[in-house]
Amino acid sequence: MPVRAYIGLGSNLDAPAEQLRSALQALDQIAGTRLVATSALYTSDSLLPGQPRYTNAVAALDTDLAPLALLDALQGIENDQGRVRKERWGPRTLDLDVLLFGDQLIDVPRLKVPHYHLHARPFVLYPLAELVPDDFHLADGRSLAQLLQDCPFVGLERL
Ligand code: A4P
Ligand code: MG
Repeated sequence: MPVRAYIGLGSNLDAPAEQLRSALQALDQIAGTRLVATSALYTSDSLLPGQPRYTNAVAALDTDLAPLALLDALQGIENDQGRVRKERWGPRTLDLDVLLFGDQLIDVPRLKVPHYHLHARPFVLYPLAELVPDDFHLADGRSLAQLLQDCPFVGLERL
């Protein structure tokens, strides 16, 4: 049985909206994986001052891959789209984060799921909310409705 995974996409370099559109196509091409739904694109200022504005979106995938195999595929797509890892948190052509992987809790060095900043980031929560039912709960029991209430729709522009 495939697992439903949610992927956060972000870009703030080299035509971000185009980066996200080609990344969405690439996600659908991953072996054993199908792109099920995509949110709208949202723009917001970078969390770090002095960086270009970000464009973000969330994608829902059904995948037969194991979590680390999916992470490998995501990092391959980041590299294909010219991401250069200079510094953590630096500007990037493409960032792909595993937000959720079915109802699994994962805590190994390469992969923490649910993603550790999920709860605090409007540019993740609001696009995610477009793709899940109203009563959606994370694997750790938190309801998305509560997370949204605690994370106001501030500074986000829905394209
Ligand atoms: N890793 C662990 N868990 C995961 C996961 N759930 N998904 C490991 C993906 N990777 C995960 O990631 C570093 C390591 O985290 C990986 O090697 C993987 O094994 P990275 O993508 O190389 O580094 P990063 O993206 O620079 O770090 P991080 O913490 O993911 O940065 P963030 O949190 O993504 O912050 N402002 C706006 N408006 N929009 C943004 O998207 N993004 C950032 C970057 C800052 N400000 C932003 C945005
Ligand atoms: Mg990342």
